[in-house]
Amino acid sequence: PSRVKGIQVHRPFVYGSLATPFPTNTPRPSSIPPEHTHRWTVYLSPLSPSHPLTPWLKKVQFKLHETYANSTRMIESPGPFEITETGWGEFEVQIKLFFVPEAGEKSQTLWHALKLHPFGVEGSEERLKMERGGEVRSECYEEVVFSEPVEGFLEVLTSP
Ligand code: SLL
Repeated sequence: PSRVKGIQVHRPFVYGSLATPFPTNTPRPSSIPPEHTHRWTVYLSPLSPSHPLTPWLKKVQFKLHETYANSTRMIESPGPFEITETGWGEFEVQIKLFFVPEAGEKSQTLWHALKLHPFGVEGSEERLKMERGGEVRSECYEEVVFSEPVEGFLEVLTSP
């Protein structure tokens, strides 16, 4: 299949995590180990409804810390591309993006540092908000660049 010269197609998305501490004074499900302090979700999601992922993203693999059972988790399109778990520690999550077959592109890997605890400059508004609310979100904006896509894939990418 021939590549379309001189064309680059950018597709935005966001990825990150949201963690919430378990309340200390209320009982919780007995299925959750006592040493677990937080529930968290790690995700890869569209920037907005006008930037769907499904035209180019086939599946996403999340690789968690080895302390988790079945630490390699695959989520197929259309998602939602997210994993929710409970735990006690922060670690780096490997997020591997697999593209639709029409793309003819290799997978791409990115890393996200799961945050459970408030971070940032002490006294800053961002940090105070986390300290008050308990919820800790860490999110990044990213774009994949399809450089000189093959003809069939360019059609898929640019069809409404
Ligand atoms: C740390 N380097 O020591 C990190 C590792 C691992 C966190 C954190 C799993 C708990 C479970 C969990 O929270 N792992 O499956 O019981 O901080």
